[in-house]
Amino acid sequence: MAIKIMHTADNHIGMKFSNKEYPQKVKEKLLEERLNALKRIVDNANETHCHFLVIAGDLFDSVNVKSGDIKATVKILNSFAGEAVLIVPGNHDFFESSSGTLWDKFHKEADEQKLFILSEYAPQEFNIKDQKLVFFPACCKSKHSEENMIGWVAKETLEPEAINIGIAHGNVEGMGLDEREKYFNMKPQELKDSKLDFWLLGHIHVPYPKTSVSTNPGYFMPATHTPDGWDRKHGGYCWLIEVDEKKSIKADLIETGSIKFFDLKWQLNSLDDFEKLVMELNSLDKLNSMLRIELNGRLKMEDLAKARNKLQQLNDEFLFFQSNDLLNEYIDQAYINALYPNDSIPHQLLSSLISADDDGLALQLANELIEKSKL
Ligand SMILES: [Mn+2]
Repeated sequence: MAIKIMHTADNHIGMKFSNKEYPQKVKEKLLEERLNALKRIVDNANETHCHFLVIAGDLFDSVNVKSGDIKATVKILNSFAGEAVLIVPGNHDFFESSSGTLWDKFHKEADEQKLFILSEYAPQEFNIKDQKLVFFPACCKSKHSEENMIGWVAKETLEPEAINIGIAHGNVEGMGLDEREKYFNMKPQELKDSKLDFWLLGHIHVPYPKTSVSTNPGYFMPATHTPDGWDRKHGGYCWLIEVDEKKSIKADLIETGSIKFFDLKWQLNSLDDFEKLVMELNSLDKLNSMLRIELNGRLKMEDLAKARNKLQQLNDEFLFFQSNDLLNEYIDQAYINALYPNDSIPHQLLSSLISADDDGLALQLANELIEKSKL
């Protein structure tokens, strides 16, 4: 029979965004979204009758997350209706065995029949009807390590009739930046040499492969389940992997986040341009959008005022809105006439620049200097 596995990682529950400039209520919403997105994954896994939910590291943002976050996470995971939730601690939520630590607190809340913290370097067997599955976990026990934890797997004797799956957390050479090799760096060849059917990995916050597949890529990375900043343009993912008795694979990359980050840059040279921008912004799910925008260009004085008014209004409609307004006034003869007496030096200077200055930059600068000299 075909086995279904939901694969997630890098959920970073409890991430505080403390080094970010967002207002407190935005930080709280982002914090809550990480739990909500995890709930979406479990709900989806239940709806699609997944046998396993695999969490390949960094379920939590740190080993010091609040008890409330641990309880809320366990509550969500306990509601998985399949055979087992298999959790491998990552480098952010590395495993420590002493009492009072993260995984000890987690274990006390967890449904023992359902949630398994795989901290041992030993195969874990399951049987779903007549199909045997063996998982090979490679738990992290520190924040950093030059050495990965998958070495033991290659020494194991595999049962060819079983589906053999590795679970690990760390950098894969060629995928992410790990110049100092301190994130459990794994070489693709090492993963291959283990002879497992495939690996479920975590750590790199973008998906691998990049789209759904119907062939075996050898290993999967699910990305974060909801984006965590401006450098994550994706919507957050998990993998739904189906393996049949012939070990054929069908894997769907499923979007799981509801909040998105946008980093935009617009050049505005007319009110038309601005209206196009407003149309684009109105097409976004504003209450769930974190937006940063840089505006360049020149607008007529009255258009600039209209644009800035509208930007102020949009500012209140978005979850987060930060505009870097580098707009300038468009200076034409009417503008000069309105501002300076005919035949005054500013009037003469700016009027002559209109015809001589193609891009209007000298005109802009001259006007700014005149404005400043008035003070
Ligand atoms: Mn990590």
